[in-house]
Formats: sequence, C-alpha cells, structure tokens
Amino acid sequence: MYKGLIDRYREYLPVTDKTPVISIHEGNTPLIRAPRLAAWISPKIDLYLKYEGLNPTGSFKDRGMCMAISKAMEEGVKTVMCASTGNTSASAAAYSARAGLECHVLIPGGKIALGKLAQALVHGAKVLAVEGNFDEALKLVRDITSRYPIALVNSLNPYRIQGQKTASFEIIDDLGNSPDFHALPVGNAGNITAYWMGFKEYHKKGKCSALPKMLGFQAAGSAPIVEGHPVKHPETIATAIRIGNPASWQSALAARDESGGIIDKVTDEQILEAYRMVTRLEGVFAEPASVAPIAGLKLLGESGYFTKPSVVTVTLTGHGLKDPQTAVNQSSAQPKVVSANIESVLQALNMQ
Ligand code: AN7
Repeated sequence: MYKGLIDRYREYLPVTDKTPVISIHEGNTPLIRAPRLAAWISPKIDLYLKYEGLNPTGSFKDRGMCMAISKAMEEGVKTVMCASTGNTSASAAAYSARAGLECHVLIPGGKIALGKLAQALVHGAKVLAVEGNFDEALKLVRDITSRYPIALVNSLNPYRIQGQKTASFEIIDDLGNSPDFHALPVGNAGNITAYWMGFKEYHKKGKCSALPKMLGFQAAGSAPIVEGHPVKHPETIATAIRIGNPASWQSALAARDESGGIIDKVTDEQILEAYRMVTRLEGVFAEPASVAPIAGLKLLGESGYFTKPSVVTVTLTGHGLKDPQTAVNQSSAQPKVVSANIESVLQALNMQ
C-alpha cells in the first residue's frame, strides 16, 4: 500500500525513526503523456504532465508540507504559521489538522482563489486577510516566527524543499531517465529550487544519465527574476504566483544557470490561452498559475527553441477546481435553461 512520500523516499529525506510521520498519502502523482497538447506546442517534443493537482489538498505544496509538519512535530512545536497566495495555506491547514497543531495563515486580502480560502477555513486555520500583498505578508510572518515559538512553514523552511524534491524522483522513476527539459511556474521560487535539487540528487545516485534544462515561467505582471529587480505591485490573473520578491531568488538563478535553462515571462492572455488548450485538448484541469509553463513552452516552440526530438515534462502545480471563478469566466457559454421535456432539450441542442 502506498503510504506517502516519506515512506517511499525515506533514505533521501532528513527523517529518523523518531520523526512522527504526518502524511495524507501525498505524492505518487501521475505523469500523463499529452500528445495533443505537444502537437500544439512543437512537432519536436514528447510532452508529459506531472499532475500535482492530484495531491491530497490539490497542489504540490503537500509534498513540502508533510515534511515541514512532521519535523515541526518532532521539534515539539505547537503552532505553525505561513503567508500564502492560497495553496500553502490550504496545505498547512490540512496537515496541521491531521497533526493536531494550531495553524495561523496570512493571505493577501481579496487576492486568493475561492477554493483555497475554503480549504484553509474548513480545516480550522486562523486566517487573517492582510491589507497588502504576499511579499508584505511573508515579511510579517518572518518577523513573528523569529520572536515566538512558532514554526514558519513557507518554503524558506528547508524541510519544505526536501519534500518537494521528491517530484523529480517520481518523474525519473516513471520515465526511466531524466527528461531533456523540465518546465514549471515560478512564484516564490521554492519549487524550481526543489526540483533542481531532486534531479541532481538522483543523478548523483546513478538513477539517470543526464540532467534536464530547467525552464521557469513567471507571469508578466509579476516577473521580478526576469526583470532583475523586485516588483513592488505584482499583478496577474494567476494569483498563486502574484509574488514580487521571491524568497528563493538566488537558488532559482542557480537552477537556471547550472542546467543551461531559461526563466522567462508570459502574459495573462497567453496564460488563459494555455488554460483553455490544456483543458480542451487533454481533459486535464489545472489552475492558471500551473499553465504558465504551457504558455511558455508554446512561445519557445514558436521561436524554434526545440531543435531536436526532446522529452519535455511540465509540472501542473495545482488543480483547476481551486479557482472556480476563473474557470467560469473563461467559459464562453453559460448553461442554457431549458424546460424539463424532450422538445426543449432537443431544440436547445439544435437537434430538431
Ligand atoms: C499553483 O501558496 O506561494 O515558485 O503561498 O500555488 O515554489 O512559490 C504558491 C505558489 C506555482 C509557485 N503554482 O511555486 C503559496 C504560494 C501554484 C502555486 C506556485 C505556487 P513557488
């Protein structure tokens, strides 16, 4: 029986027999081949979607959170705290509930997707909406956790990165080797740091013969790494990555440069086009931030970046159901109301 990623990858993680394992059986997400989407992007690529939306709370954050909360329990902490654009808070709230810990969450007021807010509330976290953005909320959390015996569970917590690196292991275990390219969205830049760490560790262990080039994508209105300076008022429809001053900036640059990859930006229009293509061509539903790398791959495909046949993997970081409002707004037609009889239905379907 699959029992979560600490059980599966224990030898690669900083846990001991004394670590209480707090797991909701995160990880073990499918790597889904996406031939129709690949054809839309470039004839050169063989594309696979690492569908992290199928984690217990619907995002990749569960990988890091199972480690962060297990270690917080080991250290005897009673309360954890995070700032969040939504998914971290959903995950922290769920894992804290399972562990019996108090969870405090600071979110940027009015700027997180409805599903994520619902999750943080339903699992019993204390949720405060800050009149400010994510960067300001994170600064407050850093100040408070440095003064009180409260564990910070943002990705500055090194155990978060340790848990998240296991997604790279799964990709290599599934493919039997590393991909040629790995694409993912970049917000606070913890995940690109974690993936690169995971790929390098597995390579060192001889599990793959090469390393992928890392392709990171930010939203154009929130692209500090691409622009080379913090963005004071980040904006994007992809609220998960509405971050102007990423905590793991330097390690994101290292992942890009050591791998020979790219960190670039995509507009909200390009993100929304990718959002429609993934859902319509592959039947896979991911939230707007998650499809930023699909938009980015499309741009690279058009520019002739892929010159030879390449295996490309992309992390779909969060489930589409997290953000039902964007989903409904993006659908061209609303349901048409019909009478409960066959004539009305056939007429509405133009079958009469
Ligand atoms: C769906 O929840 O930062 O570059 O507070 O939710 O590791 O920050 C979320 C980030 C990509 C970016 N995709 O990952 C939070 C938070 C989704 C996300 C990212 C996030 P990082």
